[in-house]
Amino acid sequence: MKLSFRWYGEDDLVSLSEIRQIPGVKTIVSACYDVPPGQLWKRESVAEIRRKAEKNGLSFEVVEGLPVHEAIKLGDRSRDTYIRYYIENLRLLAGLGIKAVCYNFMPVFGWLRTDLNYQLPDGSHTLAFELERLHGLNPEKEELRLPGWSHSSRQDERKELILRYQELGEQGLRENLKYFLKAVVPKAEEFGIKMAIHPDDPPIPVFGLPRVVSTEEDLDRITAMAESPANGITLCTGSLGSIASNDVVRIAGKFGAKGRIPFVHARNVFRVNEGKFLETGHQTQEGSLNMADILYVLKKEGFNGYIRPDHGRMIWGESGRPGYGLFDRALGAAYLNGLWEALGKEMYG
Ligand SMILES: [Mn+2]
Repeated sequence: MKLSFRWYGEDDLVSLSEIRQIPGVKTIVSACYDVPPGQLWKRESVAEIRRKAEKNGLSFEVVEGLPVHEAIKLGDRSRDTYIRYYIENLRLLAGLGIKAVCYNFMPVFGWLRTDLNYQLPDGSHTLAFELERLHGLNPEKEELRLPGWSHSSRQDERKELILRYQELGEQGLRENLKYFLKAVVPKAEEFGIKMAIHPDDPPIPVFGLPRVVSTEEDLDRITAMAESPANGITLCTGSLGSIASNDVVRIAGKFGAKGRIPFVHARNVFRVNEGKFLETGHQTQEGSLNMADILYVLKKEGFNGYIRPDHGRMIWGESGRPGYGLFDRALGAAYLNGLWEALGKEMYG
């Protein structure tokens, strides 16, 4: 297990010098966040992230994320061009020491919450989702400011995009994912990069948009679309675990055994009911997921990939990028270290 920590670059309120002081963190997870989806990344920009990391005693081995252009997801005629750019970016990243690339295949937006500042009983603040609160909202309206939403698209463009995805449907989106993987995975394998698809977040259909990375069955289909160790998943425990029908321990064991988990996002989530969940501290007792069991099966299946604490709460008066403060994620890292160390000494039973 290689413990990593996400860094958003110079705009991040958390500095690399702070990250290096978190016990056990050896590498950062980052990306060229200023490049629009589908464009070629600049060698110098990637090399600069790596240089800054190394100056702080850290390496840079995981990219999160390398976005997939909507043309690929929609299966437009221009998709082959964007796939070519995607492969060029992978080649560039491999040359600069990147070993794993996290990406997603969610239409229109990257993730969705209805509350970014939900107060937990202990006074900390967290991200929350309540499906009911989306009812009656119109995603085409500009006034709907959802986190994770691409604000760059104009209202009419967004409306068209949503309609096109609704017409495409699940089967169409799945076919387009397969087309993408068939082209990209052999190249990733050749370059020595593990692709790691991130589950839908949340794994619940919203606004009639198709979802194809939500369940264990979805992951079965995806990993079979290209039979290669380079066609892997990001085991995001919180995303998968926000619906009770996903057994995250089982999923970790199954895909861990197949060597298809190059990257883990570890966090806990408390399921209030089927349509509502709260993000919590990482510990098992805080939420609905048994984090010790998840790490236990990963260890058992020989997991040697990257893991990072995922979102944290805002605690001790910290404010900043929702889910990405320093304090609670550092506590998460310390907790993961503790679980892993105990497993190494076979104290977990
Ligand atoms: Mn995640």
